[in-house]
Parts: sequence; C-alpha cells; structure tokens
Amino acid sequence: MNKYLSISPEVAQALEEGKPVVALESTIISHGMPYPQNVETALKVEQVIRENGAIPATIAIIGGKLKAGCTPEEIEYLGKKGQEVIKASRRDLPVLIARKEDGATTVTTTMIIAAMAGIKIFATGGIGGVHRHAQQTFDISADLEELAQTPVMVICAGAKSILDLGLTLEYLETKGVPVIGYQTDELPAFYTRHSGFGVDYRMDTPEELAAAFKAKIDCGLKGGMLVTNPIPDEYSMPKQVIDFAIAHAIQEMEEAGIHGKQCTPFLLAKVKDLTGGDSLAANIQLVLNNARLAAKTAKALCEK
Ligand code: PSU
Ligand code: MN
Repeated sequence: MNKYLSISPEVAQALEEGKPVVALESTIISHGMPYPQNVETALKVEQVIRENGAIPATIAIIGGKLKAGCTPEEIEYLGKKGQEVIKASRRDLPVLIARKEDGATTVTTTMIIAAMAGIKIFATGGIGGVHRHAQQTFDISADLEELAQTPVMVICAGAKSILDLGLTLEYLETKGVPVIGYQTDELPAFYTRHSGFGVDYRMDTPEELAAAFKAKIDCGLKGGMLVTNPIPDEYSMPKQVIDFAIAHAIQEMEEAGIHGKQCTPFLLAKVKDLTGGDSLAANIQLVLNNARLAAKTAKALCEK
C-alpha cells in the first residue's frame, strides 16, 4: 500500500474480511449539488449502501491524503467548502498530494483511489465523456481513459446529453470498455431513460454484472466496465425540458468562452438553474438507485 493512501478503519476491515465495499465520488458533493442537499444526499447514499449489505467508501483528497472512506464530518467539510475544493482529475493528483491540498475526486480519480485501496465497485450519477463539438475543442473527459485502464466497475445513470452520446460510445468501444444496460437495451441519458443509442449488452441481475466483471479481472483484461442504470420512471424528466436546458447551456458556454475543466461544472450548473429543483430531485433519486444496485453487485461479487 502506498504512503499517500488513507483507508478508514471500517473500510480497511471490510476489505480484509472480504466483505462488499462500494466507492463513491466527491466531485458530486463539492461541485455537483448545492449545500446542504449535497451533504444530505452523500450521507443518504452511504445509508442506502449499508441497508443493501455493503460498506460505503466515500473517496476524496483531504490535506493531500487519498482517502478511501470519509467520516460524516469530512463529508460535511467537502460539501460546505463546495466549489472551493479543487476538482481533481488524474493530472491533478500528484500536485494536490505534494501541496497537501484538498481535492474533490471525479470518476477518474475515484477509480484510481478505489483501485489502490482494492475496491472494485463504484456508484455515481453520471460520467464524463466526449463533448459535443469535440471535433473542434478536443474536449474528451479523462473518465473514458480511466475506464480503459483501471479495473473498477462504474455504475451510473448513463451520461447527460451535454455530451455527444454517440461519440462517447464509439470512444468506449475503441478502448475496449464494455457498456452494459441494466434491465435495458438502451443507453440511459441520466435525467431520462432513453437516448436512442443501444448498449453493448443488457444484463438483468447483480449476479450477471458480477460474473462478467469477475471474468474480466480473472482474465487480466485491464480497464473497467460501465454499467448504465436508468433513472426510475417516476423520477425521470420530460425530454423536451432537458433538451431545451442543455441546448441553452451549451450556447451560453460557447458565448462565454468557457473551456477545459470548467466546461462540465458550468453546463451542470446552468442546466440545474434552468430546470429548477426538478433536476436536483431527479439527480438525487438516480444516485440512490445506483447505490442500491452497486451494493447488491458488490455483494454478488464477494460471493463468487
Ligand atoms: N456528469 C454529471 N455529473 C457530474 C459529473 C459529470 O452528470 O457530477 C462530474 C463527475 O465527477 C465526472 C466529472 O467524473 O464531472 C467529469 O468532468 P470532465 O468532463 O471535466 O472530465
Ligand atoms: Mn473536459
């Protein structure tokens, strides 16, 4: 184990005893939702994971330490400090460690730290991907490269159509990342259950997900697996409302000349403003739904 990693006693014990553990990211806390809903949601997600038989490990960088398992106080700290916590992707890790700074982990860095700790399953809301107009901007999330190389299963609700979903799927195919639809043949689009794009495979039980992931690990095939779990029907949003908000947000972003790591947070915040509390409520529900599936899958993987 490396000296920069700090695994909480509860998570360390669970891993040692071969019990199921689910990793959770912290960019969703510091950058993805407003305070105090971000903290409430993060704690609720942990509770849902426990209720479904696994141990939660919220991942973050605090004072330069790579944390696998945050305390409720640390989650409160990350939530309250919000946007001031640096959004930490792969390229940021070494600098934040050396400077003993805080970092909110994206899908990328959560996968990295989960893999260091020996955690195999990770639940979140949405992943980054190939942005619209990436042909000009080259804006492709590091999340896709991480899925190509780090052996962690990421359970999400698909990707928001702030991205080019078709190009995101092409990229994942090139990189050899299996894209699984949970109880669906179609890639879900975060707030909505449908995108019009097919997934590689449909699987209907946590056991099936665990078996495929175990096979991947046992064969030494590098990289992760992307499980896309549609938002429950009763919480999904009308497609026109979301499409309108996203189109508007992208236009504003281009006019404002936003680029680099600011793009995703800018778009997410704009979409949230334009759709009011509805999108926040949907966001919370889909994360809880993913946490449930992740806990069950982590359990199934431990039983294999
Ligand atoms: N997409 C969402 N919600 C999020 C993110 C993406 O719907 O919170 C966050 C995740 O942490 C993801 C990161 O890993 O944004 C991707 O950022 P970028 O596009 O800059 O790589
Ligand atoms: Mn980007």
